[in-house]
Amino acid sequence: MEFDAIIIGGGSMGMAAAYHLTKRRKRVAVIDAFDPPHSEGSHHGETRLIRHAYGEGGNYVPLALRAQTLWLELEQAAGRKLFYQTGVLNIGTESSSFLHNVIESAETHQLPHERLTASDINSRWGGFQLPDSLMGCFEPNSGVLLSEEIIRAYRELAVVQGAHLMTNTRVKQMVDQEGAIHIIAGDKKFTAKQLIVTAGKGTNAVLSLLGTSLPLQPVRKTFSWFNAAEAVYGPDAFPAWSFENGESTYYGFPSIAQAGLKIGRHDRGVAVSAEDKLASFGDYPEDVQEVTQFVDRHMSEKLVHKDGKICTYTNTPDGDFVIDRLPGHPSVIVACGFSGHGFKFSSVVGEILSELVTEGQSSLDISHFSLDRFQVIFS
Ligand code: PYC
Repeated sequence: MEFDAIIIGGGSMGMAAAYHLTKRRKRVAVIDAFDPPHSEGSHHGETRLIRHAYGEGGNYVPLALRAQTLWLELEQAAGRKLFYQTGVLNIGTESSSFLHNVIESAETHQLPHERLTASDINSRWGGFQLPDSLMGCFEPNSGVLLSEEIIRAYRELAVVQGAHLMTNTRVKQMVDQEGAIHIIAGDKKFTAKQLIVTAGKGTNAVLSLLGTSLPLQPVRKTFSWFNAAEAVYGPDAFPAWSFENGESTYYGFPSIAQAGLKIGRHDRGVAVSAEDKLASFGDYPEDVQEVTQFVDRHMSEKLVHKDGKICTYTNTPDGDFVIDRLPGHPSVIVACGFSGHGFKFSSVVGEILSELVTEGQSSLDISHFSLDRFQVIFS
């Protein structure tokens, strides 16, 4: 079977790329080791944040804004709700570089935002009890994405537009020869002009078939839900948020569809290898303890832990993404290393990948995600 592009990994980035490429009438195959949406990668657990003012650096803002536009377009195309405009409150200390970046990027890009003291925050959203040492920046236009529902929507639309989807299928062999990629996956042979690798923590296993690898570190992460009163913690009463106080970094969501208040720790986690079967939620006592301590300290109500799940971040050494052609393999594009903050961008990453395939370049500046930056690390 011959395609314009084969996508290995049909999670958030891969399925979005399949949608954008098939919308451009390209012949596309998507190969996934599981059956997306699934819980083996980084997209499950119902929700993800979308922040526009960006603590990780202002150069993400144009991508976040384009991503937001594409999310609203996807809602229209799919005919269902995929985004809650709850706003996002970024919480930090006076010296928090994350919060400084949020404020600076909001000012530079003229994003609506409000700077708030801890006491402003506690009186506006009664569910918080923040100490005076903290402060915040609220951006009202951002909010919460329904991550699994989004993958479902992209999958359905991509298939309707002609994508050839192979689930529960592993790639066994890959040859890059004379401008074409030849792949054996399951018991079938595929050929394509270009290959997109969006395999998350499985990226290096795929790239090993081409004899190469990237500096990626999968990390086991957890997130939890707490029983929470809708009137205090529902999406009409409580924002999505990020938190950095110099000791730890957390993020959280209002109780969407009465699922409970969702909270996860963004820093730390257990480094794992991509092939490891991850320890289940609760196997480490700190899975429940840390987040419960955080809730007891920073939420005004006594909340009871309801459920928890594990997922994986695939971290780069600097926390920035990789979106680039693979050195020595100009027909191979990699998008990986989303380092726990990528989901919100998957709509625009899908668009970027489709532009790279069809036009050879992206209309957005992606130089920050180039693989060149790692040469220093390897030399
Ligand atoms: O980037 O906003 C984020 C995020 C949410 C959960 C983990 N990271």
